[in-house]
Amino acid sequence: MDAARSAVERRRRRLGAVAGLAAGCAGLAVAELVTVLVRPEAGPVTAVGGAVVDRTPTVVKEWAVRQFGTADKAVLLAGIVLLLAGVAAAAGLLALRSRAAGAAVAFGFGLVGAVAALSRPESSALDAVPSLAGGAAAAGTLFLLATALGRPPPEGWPEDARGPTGARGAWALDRRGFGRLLVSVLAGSAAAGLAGRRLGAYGSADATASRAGVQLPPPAVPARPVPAGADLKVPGLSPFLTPNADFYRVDTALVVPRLDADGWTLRIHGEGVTRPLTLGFRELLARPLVERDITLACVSNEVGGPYVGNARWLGVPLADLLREAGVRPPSRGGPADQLVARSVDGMTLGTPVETVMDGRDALLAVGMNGEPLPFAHGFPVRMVVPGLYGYVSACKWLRELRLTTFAAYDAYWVRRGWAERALVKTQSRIDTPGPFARLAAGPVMVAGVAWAQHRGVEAVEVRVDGGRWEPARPAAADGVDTWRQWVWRWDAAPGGHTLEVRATDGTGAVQTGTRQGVLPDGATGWHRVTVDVAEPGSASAGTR
Ligand SMILES: Nc1nc2c(c(=O)[nH]1)N[C@H]1C(S)=C(S)[C@@H](COP(=O)(O)O)O[C@H]1N2
Ligand SMILES: [Mo]
Repeated sequence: MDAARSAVERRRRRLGAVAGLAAGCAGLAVAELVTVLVRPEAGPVTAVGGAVVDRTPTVVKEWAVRQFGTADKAVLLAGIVLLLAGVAAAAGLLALRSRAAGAAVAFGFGLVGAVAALSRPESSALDAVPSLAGGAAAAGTLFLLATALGRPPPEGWPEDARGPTGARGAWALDRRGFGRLLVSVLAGSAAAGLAGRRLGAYGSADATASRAGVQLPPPAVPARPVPAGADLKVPGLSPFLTPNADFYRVDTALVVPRLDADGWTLRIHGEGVTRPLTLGFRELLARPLVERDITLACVSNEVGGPYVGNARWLGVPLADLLREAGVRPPSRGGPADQLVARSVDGMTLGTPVETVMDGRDALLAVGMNGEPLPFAHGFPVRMVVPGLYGYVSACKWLRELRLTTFAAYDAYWVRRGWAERALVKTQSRIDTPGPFARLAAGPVMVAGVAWAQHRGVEAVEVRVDGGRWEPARPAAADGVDTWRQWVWRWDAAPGGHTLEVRATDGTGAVQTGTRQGVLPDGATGWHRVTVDVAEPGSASAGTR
């Protein structure tokens, strides 16, 4: 093949890949726009991402959470988009040989999205529409762009020959036509994509207005005031109440459900329910509300990890509601031992009925730290049960409560290898000094939090370099359902040191030092922080 011919062919290939990418953009943009008419989970990228999340083995998921933390979702979505880009470029190259084949691959990708969307919990046939529309748009766009690119130059074509369009060496390539088409495709995609984003920001303006319009009634039973001295205010220590903006978020939702409180209902039904209930948001707010400080923890929290927070929740006592529905706990002859909460996005969480009805403050929460629940934390209504990990109790975007048995039904995470029942384990964390902090020799405030929800924290101890356990000073006790701050004044000597912490719960049980991973029912072990204490007068000495 002569030089000019291969140069033209190379350019054609490049433009083919560009055509594929542009067709991919068009497909995604159209899908995004159509998704607005269906529901956010039906968007092809979200649907594929969700389907991947559902099927990812638990060990891989744990690895991803460890690796990327709460950015794991962004990493997954970026991966899907990159893969999509690769396939789109390949489809563009294929379209140079056969427009029909390239278009078929583009449409095939839409089909993959449609299948993923249909496989999601709570899906309906409608969920396939955005992906199919996107696939069709991509296929059509690629066909048109490939048409403009024409056929490959025939073998033996003279170097300076003119193609059918008259351009020298361009053969059948309609460069102007291609360029014009490309610009309009990209502009159209950007417009459609932006419009979709604006209109579709999950539930859109309605939900935002709905949340802004919620007037939380004052609690019939306010929370006990936080005792003076529960918040030690040591620099670097987690505050006693975690602000909503800093509260950890753990869920499988690739798009945060934004619900309109007016359309929200909760259905309570199932085994042993003699009076099934359906409640609206207003009916819920009309009931006497209680306010409680409760620390929520995630089972995926590694020793020393960030997935724990303490908030002031406002909500309806769940046990009262269940009693009104005729529910009796198993200890009083009730047939159901599991309460399965289901969210609008199809998540299921199973909680022991006995626990919910044993007198603790299990809530259907509507407020968090003085405002309606943030969307990311379950607006309009979520569950909170002190003493249980979130995955067996804290359903966000709640929609249904069904009474059944553990024998008859496995909830989402139980099907993926996590324990059926999971009480929060006693844990403690060193917040300050941070890992590998460089400290100045002399007095150092070592401080952190400890939690053992519904048993309470009685004592906290710290030790240095595996030495004797020294009692730390616990902050004033708030209650058994909240974490407790602690502080220990350390006279730091120069050199490298390891600090460790352990707590004793309200039953007198000392936190175990046996290291266990988060699977299947929560990590154990002592949090350890290594620091470096500089010689006095050394230039590198800092305070933290
Ligand atoms: N609908 C729904 N609710 C959910 C989850 C979820 O994935 N979907 N995750 C649960 C888990 S594992 C935890 S730890 C808590 C976290 O609540 P937060 O994000 O408000 O901190 O929510 C629980 N409720
Ligand atoms: Mo969790």
